[in-house]
Amino acid sequence: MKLKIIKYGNPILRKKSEIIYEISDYLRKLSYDMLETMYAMSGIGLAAPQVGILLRICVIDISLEHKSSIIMLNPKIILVDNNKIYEKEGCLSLPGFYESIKRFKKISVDYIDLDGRNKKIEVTGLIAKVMQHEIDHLDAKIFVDYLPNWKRKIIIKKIKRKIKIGKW
Ligand code: QAP
Ligand code: CO
Repeated sequence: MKLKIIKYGNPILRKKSEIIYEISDYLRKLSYDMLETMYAMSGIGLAAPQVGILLRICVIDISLEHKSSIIMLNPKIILVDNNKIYEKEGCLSLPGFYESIKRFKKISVDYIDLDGRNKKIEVTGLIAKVMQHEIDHLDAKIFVDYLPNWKRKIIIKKIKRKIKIGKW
């Protein structure tokens, strides 16, 4: 089932998501619905708060063929390499806006999969960027928060205009 994506400005995106203590059919269904929603919107990453659910789940698939999905429960960045990358990123909650953001180039992430198993993966490049972006959503952080004030203000102005004309 395709879910509705919440856009920037909705206060839900500014609430922290809660830790998952038990996996259930509800969480399995939610995870697959999030993947379906992400694919339908041509996204490469989606976090549960973006569909209005304040739980620590994110789904990622940077493959073009929709064949490399990763579902992460309670993801946590445990190690970073101090090298940074500065590249454009977008967000399904901010359609049409893309900005360069500084992120760690290489990270190690701990999470739980849908079978309840603890996983640890080391990632670099685009997938590492997407993971940092999605984990930020779980902590109520949005990529525009990293921009200089003047740049963020321009984006907010554009969004206010879009809201006014009913296009947000
Ligand atoms: C996060 O974002 C990400 O504006 C995932 O019109 C993306 O999947 C982190 C999307 C890139 C790092 C680099 C955005 C789709 C998808 C849009 C997305 C749009 C349609 C964003
Ligand atoms: Co996002």
